Amino acid sequence: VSKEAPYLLYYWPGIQGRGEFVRLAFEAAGTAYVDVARRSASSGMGLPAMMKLMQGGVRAPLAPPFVAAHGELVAQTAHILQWLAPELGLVPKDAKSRRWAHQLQLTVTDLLLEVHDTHHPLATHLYYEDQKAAARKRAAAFVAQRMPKFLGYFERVLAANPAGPAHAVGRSLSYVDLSLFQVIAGLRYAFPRALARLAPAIPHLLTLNERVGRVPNVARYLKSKRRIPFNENGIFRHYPELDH
Ligand SMILES: N[C@@H](CCC(=O)N[C@@H](CS)C(=O)NCC(=O)O)C(=O)O
Repeated sequence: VSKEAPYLLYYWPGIQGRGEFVRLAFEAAGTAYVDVARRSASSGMGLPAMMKLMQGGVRAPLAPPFVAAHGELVAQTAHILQWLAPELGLVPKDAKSRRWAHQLQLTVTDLLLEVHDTHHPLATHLYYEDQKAAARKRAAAFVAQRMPKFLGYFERVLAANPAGPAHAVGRSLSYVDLSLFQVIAGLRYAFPRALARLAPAIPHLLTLNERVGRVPNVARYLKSKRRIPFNENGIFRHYPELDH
């Protein structure tokens, strides 16, 4: 695909967003990848290269993130992770564990859409400022009902892992652990009050978040410039008026 790295990641350059779940997998595995849209357009990369792939052609993706590798272009975050995790060493080998990991990642996908909808309850193409009243209602329901439901579920998943609560799937670090790390990091940024209130009910998730953050490759990444700070253009946005 590229002389520089076997994997080309395409994602919006200014946000962590859904691309972060793929970045974390590459970073944790210590694998070289090119974050194409963050490179310069003058080098043939940048946003124009990403937009071009979305505009058409054989098997074009609808939306980022997508990854080019092994002569294929693949979109959908959970699908990308399921595709690449075996070669990145981020999922157990047996088929049942892999299906379980994918099931959990699809549940993360569902959660991310609901997080997005707290600030964009009416329409994705409208500004937050144009849907603030609806966002307040949506976020109140998210914080009161949906966030405890999803996090309570993932907490039970960790508690029920036969290999112990340090991992979601099996006995070593998987892409699901990385994603749960990112979910907690993001919710802590966006909804610090709500997360603090829930904290006593999710000890395994909070421990996982700390431990994944200390995995050497992940810790190095988090300190690097490659980790884009959370901001109010991403999925996890901190609007104090939504953090009930
Ligand atoms: N289900 C997809 C969602 C992809 C998606 O919504 N991407 C966002 C950025 S995080 C986007 O650019 N959407 C453009 C659009 O929906 O028009 C996934 O999990 O990857």
